[in-house]
Amino acid sequence: MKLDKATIAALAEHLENAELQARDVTKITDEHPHMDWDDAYAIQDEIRRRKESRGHRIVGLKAGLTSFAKMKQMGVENPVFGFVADYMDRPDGGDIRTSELIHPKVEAEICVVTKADLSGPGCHLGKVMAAVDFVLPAVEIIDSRYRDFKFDLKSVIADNTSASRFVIGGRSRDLQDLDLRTLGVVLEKNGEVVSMAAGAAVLGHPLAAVAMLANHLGARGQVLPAGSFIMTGGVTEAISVAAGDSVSVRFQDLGTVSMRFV
Ligand code: OOG
Ligand code: MG
Repeated sequence: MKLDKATIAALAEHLENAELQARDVTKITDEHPHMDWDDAYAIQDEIRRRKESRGHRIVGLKAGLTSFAKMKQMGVENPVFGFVADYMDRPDGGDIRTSELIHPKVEAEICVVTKADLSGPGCHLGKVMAAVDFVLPAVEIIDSRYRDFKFDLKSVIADNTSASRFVIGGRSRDLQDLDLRTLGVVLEKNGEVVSMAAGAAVLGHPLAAVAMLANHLGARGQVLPAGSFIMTGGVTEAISVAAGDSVSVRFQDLGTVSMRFV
């Protein structure tokens, strides 16, 4: 750790205020170029603690920058991990208010709920497969608090990996009935196909992102508990949206997830 406790608390407040007030800020590594990975996750943890202390629940964990398309889009080379909270949840087919957001983008994500604890180091695809309860589709609405989505990995980790809203689709499936590598995803905006991919776009297999998450938590002395909802990361690049747009994502075998931006 390179930053002291007071600086971590101040940066968490700064980034969380930017989220809650929907205003952008410059990336924090501009002023703290020496901050390290532990500092970045400590700031994210402090944002989490702030939300929990106000009565919010953490309802899921997310991996981000897990697909080649996303890494290329954002100019980074490693996945990142964050959380989603109860107030970020929006219903399938519902409206998403853009006045609460800075510059939202949508991502199509294959998600799972687990039925057994996963721990690292040494977590791998086979252990994840044994621990998956069911698979379900979701759309994540990311909204980096950084101006023009310009950030580096440490800044985006501190900013809870741009987490903002999420919409879970209503159809779950057993893992045994799916091949997550070849599962096709088609993202439509205003009725036009704007992006598509298959599950293998995420680290070769979306569940590899869950193994990485378990190993990441294991390195910090934490387990990934049974019953966790986990988002494995956008399969395609993220697509910008504005008020007036409607988005539908068609997931092979998992149904469609839709929302309208108002
Ligand atoms: C970081 C979050 C990325 C994903 O699914 O790749 C992410 C960002 O691109 O702002 O959630
Ligand atoms: Mg995402």
